[in-house]
Amino acid sequence: MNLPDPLDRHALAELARDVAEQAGRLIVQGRPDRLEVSSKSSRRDIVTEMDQRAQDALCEALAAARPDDAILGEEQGGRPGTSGLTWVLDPIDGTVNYLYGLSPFSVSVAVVEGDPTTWGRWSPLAGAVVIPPVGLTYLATLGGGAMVQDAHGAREVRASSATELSMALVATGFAYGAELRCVQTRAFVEIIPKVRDIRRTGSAAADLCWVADGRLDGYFEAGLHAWDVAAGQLIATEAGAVLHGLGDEVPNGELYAMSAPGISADFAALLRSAHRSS
Ligand code: LIP
Repeated sequence: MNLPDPLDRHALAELARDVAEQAGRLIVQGRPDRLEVSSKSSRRDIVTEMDQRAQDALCEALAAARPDDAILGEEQGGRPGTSGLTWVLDPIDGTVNYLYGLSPFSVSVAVVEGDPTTWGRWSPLAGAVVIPPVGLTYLATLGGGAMVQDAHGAREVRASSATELSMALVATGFAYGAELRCVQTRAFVEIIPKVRDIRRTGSAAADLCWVADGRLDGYFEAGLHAWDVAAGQLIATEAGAVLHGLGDEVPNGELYAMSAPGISADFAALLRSAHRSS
């Protein structure tokens, strides 16, 4: 497989941005007065008609532009490919926020090499996250840095210069399933006294972009999938943030974390301790 060169990766990031912004407009402007909702793994794990409509629009646009690439989305409608590249989509990350009219919710689009269905066997090459409620679009290419675009223009983003864990503002999230949520709560109790404060925004993609932008010093969560993080992961690591899992393990569904470089060693040690004892 011939991987896209830096110039192509830049074109892939622009394609990710363009289709994500198109889907962002659709979920805001196309939202019906009466939003149809159905449940997936549990009554709390929902999908709205707009999740599916947005993913269908993303798939149609990407299939037209990159017909040989595979597509893996959170909702129904992925497709196999022959190029060795896969587009990994979360059409609405933060679906419950979207349902309740809360912020943030995001559209996350990344193109990865490898197998995005198995943690540790994929890596992102280009990606974009659009956060419609705040009018921000983040994008990055592997080796090409990360940036944010808004109504005022575009600027490079860099992770925060935090060095003291006790003064770090970190974000987390909770799984839909009650059993994993109990494990997360026990870990939360050990973590919260040892950081400045914790935020629970409801969108992993937004959390990762805000680590990239220095609006958060760290983020951790369990129970995630590649579609929640693939684009935000590239944006945050290209902004200088450090990706880590539990101990020496690769980030995965057991624990996924991202932090400013100055706190990453202490944050990783705290997460290891809190999750080992939880
Ligand atoms: C959401 C994640 C969030 C997590 C939520 C949910 P979804 O993704 O982005 O971090 O805490 O439970 O999984 O389901 O809205 O695409």
